[in-house]
Amino acid sequence: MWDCTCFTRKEILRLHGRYHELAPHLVPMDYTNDPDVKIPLALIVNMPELKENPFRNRIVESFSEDGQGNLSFNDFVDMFSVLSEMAPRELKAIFAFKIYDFNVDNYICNEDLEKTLNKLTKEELTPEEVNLVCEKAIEEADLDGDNKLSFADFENMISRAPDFLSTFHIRI
Ligand SMILES: [Ca+2]
Ligand SMILES: [Ca+2]
Repeated sequence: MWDCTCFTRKEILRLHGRYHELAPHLVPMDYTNDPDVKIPLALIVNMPELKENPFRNRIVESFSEDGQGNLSFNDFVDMFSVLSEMAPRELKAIFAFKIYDFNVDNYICNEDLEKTLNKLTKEELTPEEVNLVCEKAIEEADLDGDNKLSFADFENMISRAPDFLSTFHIRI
């Protein structure tokens, strides 16, 4: 769905090895007879690359074409493409926006940002602090003054606070 695979054939094969390892009983090495293979979310989120990521479930869900959190090998490759260090910043920004937009209305409002910040800071801030940081972040990034962040506003925000993208870089 992101159509951005920047991997070489060798890397794709290596990824397939990882995919196979996750569920050897489900994933054949040879796809000619059984192309409809999927691995459930619970196995994917336990990969070392994702295990510590506070957004792991949302990340996997957003790449799951069946919407249930199961990943086909194509979904799996797409996910690693966007998370890889080689992915263009713009692509990561689109992806991060989607992950942070918890109520899926195409805006990041105060409530979305509070949830995001709580996850990013592992709930180390008091609710008052979170509230203050969110209000300030929205105030600073909100270019059109509607008190919520469109994608353009969001890009404005991450140019000031690149930490909002840092959780979407992994090494494979
Ligand atoms: Ca939203
Ligand atoms: Ca706005």
